[in-house]
Amino acid sequence: MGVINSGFGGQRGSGHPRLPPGQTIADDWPVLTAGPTPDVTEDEWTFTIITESGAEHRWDWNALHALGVEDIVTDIHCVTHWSKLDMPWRGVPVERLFENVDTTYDYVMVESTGGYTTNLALDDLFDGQAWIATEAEGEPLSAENGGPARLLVPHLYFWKSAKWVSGMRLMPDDEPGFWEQNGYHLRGDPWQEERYW
Ligand SMILES: Nc1nc2c(c(=O)[nH]1)N[C@H]1C(S)=C(S)[C@@H](COP(=O)(O)O)O[C@H]1N2
Ligand SMILES: [Mo]
Repeated sequence: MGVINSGFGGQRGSGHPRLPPGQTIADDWPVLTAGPTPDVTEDEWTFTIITESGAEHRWDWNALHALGVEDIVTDIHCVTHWSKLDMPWRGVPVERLFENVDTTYDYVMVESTGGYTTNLALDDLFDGQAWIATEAEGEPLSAENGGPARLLVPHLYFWKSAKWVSGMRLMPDDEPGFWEQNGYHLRGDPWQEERYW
């Protein structure tokens, strides 16, 4: 019909409108962990938010679920260039854990069993942007993928989605976590290719 295909919408760039620059679609789900996989059971799992006053807000497995779980379908993007599109997840929105948390601070250090940390702005955690995830692809999260619970912040590179998440400590300023101290970007927006700094 005389359609001229000038490459618009074609393979130029990433080739998929939801694939950020420099990313490739992965069919499997690669496991990326710095160090050993900790063994955390649902029974012993807790999540603690610590504020500047020293107040500690703590949830166990049942208390987390009592906040209400949501089903999410989202894309994830690893800084090592793989992305997975349309992944089904289940988790509790992070803003629900902050409902009774009193703070004037704007950042958190996310902490995991095993010592992994990553920094995030509260602006990147609220309003349906982040979850404490307990299931992916219709199954409870495997230990390798961060089970029983991990952070899910899909609009940022996947290193921000801390596996075996155990808590958040409020911070007045943005301070680098584990990978950020080793050269990864403080924020990590895949659409801006904020990989390293
Ligand atoms: N606790 C912890 N969380 C972590 C990591 C880690 O090493 N330890 N690796 C991060 C990185 S670099 C990536 S890409 C993703 C990988 O998650 P996956 O193994 O489920 O694919 O987890 C992130 N969360
Ligand atoms: Mo990563």
